[in-house]
Amino acid sequence: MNISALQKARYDYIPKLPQSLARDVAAISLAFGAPTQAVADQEELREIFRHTYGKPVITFEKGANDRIHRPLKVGVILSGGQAPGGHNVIAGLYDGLKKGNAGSELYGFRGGPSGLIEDSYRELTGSVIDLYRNTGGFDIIGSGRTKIETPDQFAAAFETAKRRGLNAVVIIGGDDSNTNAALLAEYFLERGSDIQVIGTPKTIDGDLKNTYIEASFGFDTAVKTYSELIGNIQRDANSAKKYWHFIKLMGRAASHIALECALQTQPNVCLISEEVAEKHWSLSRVVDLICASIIKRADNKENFGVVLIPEGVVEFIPEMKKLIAELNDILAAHEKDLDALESFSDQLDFTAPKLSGASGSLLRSLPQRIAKELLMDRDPHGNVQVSLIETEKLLMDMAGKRLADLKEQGIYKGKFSALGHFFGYEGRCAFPSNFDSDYGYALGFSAFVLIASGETGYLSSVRNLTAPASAWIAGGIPFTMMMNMEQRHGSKKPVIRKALVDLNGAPFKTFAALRDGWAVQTDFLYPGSIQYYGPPEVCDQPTKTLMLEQPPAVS
Ligand code: FBP
Repeated sequence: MNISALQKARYDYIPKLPQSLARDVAAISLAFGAPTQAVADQEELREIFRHTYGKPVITFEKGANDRIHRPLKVGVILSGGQAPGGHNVIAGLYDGLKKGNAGSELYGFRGGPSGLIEDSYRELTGSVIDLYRNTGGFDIIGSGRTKIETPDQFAAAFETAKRRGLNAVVIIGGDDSNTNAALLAEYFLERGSDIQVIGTPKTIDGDLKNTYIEASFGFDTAVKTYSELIGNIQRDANSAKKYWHFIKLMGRAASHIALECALQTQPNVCLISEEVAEKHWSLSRVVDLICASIIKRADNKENFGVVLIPEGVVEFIPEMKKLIAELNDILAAHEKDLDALESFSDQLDFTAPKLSGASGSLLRSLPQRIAKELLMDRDPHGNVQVSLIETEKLLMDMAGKRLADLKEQGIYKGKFSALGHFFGYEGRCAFPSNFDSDYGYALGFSAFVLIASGETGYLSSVRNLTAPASAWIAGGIPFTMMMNMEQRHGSKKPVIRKALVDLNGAPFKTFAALRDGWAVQTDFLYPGSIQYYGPPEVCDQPTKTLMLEQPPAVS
């Protein structure tokens, strides 16, 4: 096989493990905390998760574990969007299984949860695993967004697990996929089965976190990749001094990616969707804010700059949010009618009268390509596919029009030439940073310890992430502890609560204290590319978000 020099070198990288996992596996025992509560809606959740509700937090410590050497058969699924470090979760799981018992087997279900439903799998042997160690991507088995949600799908998943003689299923996914994992764990127990389900926190979006889950794997590498690109663009902008770059960044509803990239690169403007929602900023107010920086910089003869836009911001602008919510209902109720209409103008004529007056006018006033994008199919979880909505172009167009008006009034004297970019897929399959290589591997290894010790209904967890890896704290967090009830597809459903940017948190406050200066001056930072080899302060630094949220203990 033809491989790059870096790929070859990364095969040999040995992920750093927390001390609690680096010892002989027979000496890794489980310490149990007190029973836990869900973040809200405790009574409803207790009813739904009769067998798995309220389990204690688990921490691994030194002590005898007499179950660890059992031979096990485990199935693993990669679910949802790709995130760097996924292959290492599988490698950590595999290595743990083999340390436990050389006869243990690992099966990878292909293409996401549908692989379990359809019994499509490959055996993951040592020679397969070795080709994917410390590499990006989910191509070892592929991923997918199918949800295990109907009774038939649950029954089919159960049949596959029994047919393959599995002791456990590991789901590597985000909040939605781990909600599914929680339901599957409960489903198996409800049917008297001892097949276990363990999740691991994956997503570049960084929105699967809480007191016990400090970060999802993949965020570190993705934000560093985007920050490198943003820094490069900033340097280009500062060299040519002729373009405003509008850069949309992935992250779905949450703005963690945009916020971290802003902290790493210091752009002129960075929108934070959560702030837009909190302050009820209209589309016009958002455009004003961008234009304010453009005008001030033009006064300093700096007709260039960078604007960062979280991809989900359209869903947070109140009038757009209302429009999208109304469209979601119409699309759900009239999916077939809409599919039968070929032209966009027919679809618009069909949809607009079903909207409220304000939403109908807004839809018709939007540039055609944006209106078209808003009418596109939702993902299997009912989410608008925000990565496909060209918000950067919408804001560029609107800013251009506003500046032209202001020029006529003599308020703006600059020259506005803008370019749009979207960074998303570029970062999801990058070679995982050392942090994500280590973290992913530790999560996989922890999943093995939880399984071998007979646990189910847990998310594998590794904490204390701003300390050196040897001091990380590994264990498991009960799924139900992270859950609440939310309105989904017209009814209340149990879900793992998504973590949006906390406007009272240190990362946002740090950004807010600095941004007025960045809006006017050219204070760009150029982080450069991820380094895999070299001094730890260059290669092993966690994100600024993590450092601000979990400041390292001063020794
Ligand atoms: P997950 O939530 O599944 O981790 O996906 C993250 C993400 O990259 C989002 O940032 C983005 O909106 C979405 O996936 C894009 O989805 P797709 O890969 O289906 O185009």
